[in-house]
Amino acid sequence: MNIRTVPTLPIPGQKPGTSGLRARTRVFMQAGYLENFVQSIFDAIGGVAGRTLVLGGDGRHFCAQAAGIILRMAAAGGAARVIVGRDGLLSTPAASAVIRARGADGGIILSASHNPGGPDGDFGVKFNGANGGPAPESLTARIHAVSERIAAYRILDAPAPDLSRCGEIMLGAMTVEVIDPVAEHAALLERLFDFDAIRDLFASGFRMRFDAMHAVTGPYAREILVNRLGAPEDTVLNGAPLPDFGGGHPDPNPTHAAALTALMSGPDAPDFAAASDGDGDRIMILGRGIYVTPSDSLAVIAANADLAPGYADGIRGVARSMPTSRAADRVAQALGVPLHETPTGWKFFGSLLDAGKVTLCGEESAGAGSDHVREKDGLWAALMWLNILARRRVPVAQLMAEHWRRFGRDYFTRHDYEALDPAPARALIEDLRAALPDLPGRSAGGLRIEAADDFAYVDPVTGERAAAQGVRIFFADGARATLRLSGTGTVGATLRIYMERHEPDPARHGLDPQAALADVAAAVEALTGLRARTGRQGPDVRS
Ligand code: VG1
Ligand code: CO
Repeated sequence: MNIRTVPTLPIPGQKPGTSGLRARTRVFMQAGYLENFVQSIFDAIGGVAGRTLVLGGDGRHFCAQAAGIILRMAAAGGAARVIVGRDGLLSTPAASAVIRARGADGGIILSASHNPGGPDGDFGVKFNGANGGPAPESLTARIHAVSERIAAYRILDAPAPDLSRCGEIMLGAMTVEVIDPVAEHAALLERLFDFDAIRDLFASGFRMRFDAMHAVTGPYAREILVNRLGAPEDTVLNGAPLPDFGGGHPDPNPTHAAALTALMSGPDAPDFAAASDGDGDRIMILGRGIYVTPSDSLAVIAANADLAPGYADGIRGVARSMPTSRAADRVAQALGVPLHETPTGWKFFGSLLDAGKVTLCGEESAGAGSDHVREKDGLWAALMWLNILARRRVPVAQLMAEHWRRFGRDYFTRHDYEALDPAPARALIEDLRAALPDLPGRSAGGLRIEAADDFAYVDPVTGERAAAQGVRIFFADGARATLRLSGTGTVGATLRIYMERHEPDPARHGLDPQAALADVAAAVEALTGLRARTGRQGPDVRS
């Protein structure tokens, strides 16, 4: 078969952000855009000749076409084998599991994760390495550098293979192996958790809702919760993956999963609910009448992980992204294990997991996971919660109250200002950075500032450095505010403001987090002039 070498010109802006390259779907569909980036990945990793790759995506618009193009490019590059999920589907954690289980050299995941999909939404491409984890910064920088001087890409002149049936297909000299997207991941999760105990829990009448938000997790949730754990059919909501996610925004937070959140605070609330994002690596956890912040979820998982068979010998350590609340730190301390604080994005956890320094990782954006894969894993977290509830047999609200009584409550909220004009948003952060040396000792909104810095990280395993990862302001009473710009958006700039305060007094554990942190928000306003500078009266999303 014919391999075509197609001349091309560099396309500006092919710089991976927090999690892969994201752009409007229509941009990705422009001639050469995807091809340039994929060729840049192949070149940056030293070519794909003789290699085995994994390929899959969250099923959003353009995924199927993109999979065909990537397969033809891999064949042109001389890849030996590409393992691809049926219909091109693989959740992000499942892709990680398959890369590891099959000893593949890496994988490409087609997703813009929590960003909306469809022709008017977003598309994205991530590259994961042989450990199953997101490319570290050193590699994404190399991919970007190649994209800036690319002159040609190579593609096989052949029709894209049919991915609708499992089995092996030859594409030129390359084998395309179409696999069940769920099987490997489900088998891995079944080894980690007490499925008998969870089956008993469902058999006892325990009710759950899992909102797949018409994204990739529907088939996973159905197979695991309904088929293997005996949950009733109506457990899985919005379970059919749709190319535009049914017009929804597959970001599981109280704003975008409003219907589920409302259900859980109403009279017909089931015992437990979870909602996942586009590519299945995030999960929102809800109990009857209670939203569990992702930061608290990580802490609860750390405190109770030994109830799950896969973690019965205890955990080696915990890592959390810097803006995630310090609730997990208190658990790590009580367990006598190390706590690592990393920049935002799962790529910073990989080296710690590979080196065996940590077992559990989590982020305030609803990602949690463990060393079973090298991605955050929504179904893993839901099953961990189910395993804990199956063993503890108490309502989620009671579990949280008991946790807070023991460790104190870390009130937490994140305020997002989306699609801001980029220049003033950057200026707001820059001005705050410039003011950092003068902040300690000053008061803002009635709170005294004790310390302030711009978070920098040195990876303890690889020695790689990451600077300017978020401005942190520490207040005298232990409260903290963090400000950073998002690295996953495609329109304008998104400003994220993370606020938290530890409350040891159980008599004060029932407050509304927005009220408990109102003075921290006022201090941020006083320090930044946020409203005037953004022209906004309040955040688009509170989570
Ligand atoms: C966001 C979250 C971060 C997460 C990243 C990818 O990044 O804050 O915690 O790892 O999305 O998640 P940012 O730069 O926009 O704040 V996913 O599930 O969208 O791949
Ligand atoms: Co995601």
